[in-house]
Amino acid sequence: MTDFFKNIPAIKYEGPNTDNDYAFHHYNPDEIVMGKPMKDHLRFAAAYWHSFAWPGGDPFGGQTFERPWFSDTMEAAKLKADVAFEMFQILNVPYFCFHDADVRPEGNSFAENTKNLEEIVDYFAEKMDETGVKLLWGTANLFSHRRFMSGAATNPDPDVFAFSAATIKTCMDATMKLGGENYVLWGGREGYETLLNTDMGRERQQAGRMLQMVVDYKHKVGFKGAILIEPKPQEPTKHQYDYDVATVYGFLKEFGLEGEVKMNIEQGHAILAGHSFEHELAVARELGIFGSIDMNRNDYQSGWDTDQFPNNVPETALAYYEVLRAGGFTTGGTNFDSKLRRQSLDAEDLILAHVGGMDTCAAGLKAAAAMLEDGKLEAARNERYAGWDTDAGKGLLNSDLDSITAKVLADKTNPEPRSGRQERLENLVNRYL
Ligand code: XUL
Ligand code: CO
Repeated sequence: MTDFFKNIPAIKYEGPNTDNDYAFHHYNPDEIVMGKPMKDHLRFAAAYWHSFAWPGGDPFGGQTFERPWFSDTMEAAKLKADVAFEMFQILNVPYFCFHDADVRPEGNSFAENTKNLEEIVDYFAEKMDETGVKLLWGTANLFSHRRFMSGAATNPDPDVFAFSAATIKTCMDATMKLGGENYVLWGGREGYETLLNTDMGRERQQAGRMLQMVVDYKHKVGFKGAILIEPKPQEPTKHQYDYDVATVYGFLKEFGLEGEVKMNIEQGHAILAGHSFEHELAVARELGIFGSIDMNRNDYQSGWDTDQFPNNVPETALAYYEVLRAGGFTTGGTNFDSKLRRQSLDAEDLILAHVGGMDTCAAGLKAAAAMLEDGKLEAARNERYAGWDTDAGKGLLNSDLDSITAKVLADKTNPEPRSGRQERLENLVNRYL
């Protein structure tokens, strides 16, 4: 045991009336919701990078956090892993997620990076064995190091494409070795700042080809998990190629990958794209590409990806409503891609942030399940579209403009507008919260 979380107890469910900050008020892992335990619906994962690698910087100042593992040595990387697995156990999260650069020291070459990653992967394997914590997904950090400043797959320099491809391979190998259930690609710096120096056509082809190579490699090595893309608009480059779910779907179609790749959808990225989280989830569900979620909350005024821990139950309720309507998670889960505020210096802040996030998700899930089980919302929606279930409605979509016009004339069709009943439905939703 390290002494980082000293005096912080393991968090247990005590129910909504407890006064204990170190207890779950809503997350009761074994409670049955719609036929299965809450823990199997939510499939919580903690993100290694924000919780253990992020130093607390913002555009006006650097590090605020002081952590005993903040140095680029293997010894420090192992201490970081010790503390991380202690946190996973305190919180009783079943999963974690990692980026290569956040778990291993940076080497002086690709070979050294790989050796360092392999060493830490072996260390993770032991810790996972000891604790039973599993890997939800792994990914490659192809954006922090300066070599990636002009992108990874979309870089004008083919050597950077090659370095990136090789790094992705090692991260897929690491994910597979650790039994990871998904492999994630966040677009990172795949985008452009100015058209003046950018060949957009080439860059899109490069990105498409890289993704095809990832899918080919998955099949070659027999990785059973899902490949997930995480859309994000306008950050860090001004124009990102993976703006939102609909944009990525068009990209997947162009490269013949729509049956191979699913979405990892982040709340904060949805907000930056001018959407709501539930909109993005619903689009993915309708297109058959829903995979997993990165759970956080974005500040609505900042214009930046603020990655705050979720604490808004009405929002998480609408999000899990869409997750449940999609049939729930299969390989995916709820990864807290959330970071502390930079003034939240203490070890207890890290624990309490997750406790609040997990409770917020659990309360949202319960409200979503109640909405779905009651069926009033779905009944209202079905009623609104009921005309399309009649023979005349069904026939319309198989008809043509001439026949439809003849029928409109013959029937003297003159539609009477009907209320969309938005406020009534909003009132209904509030009754479940
Ligand atoms: C970037 C972001 C990443 C991804 C994983 O904004 O959200 O943390 O979730 O690479
Ligand atoms: Co983000």
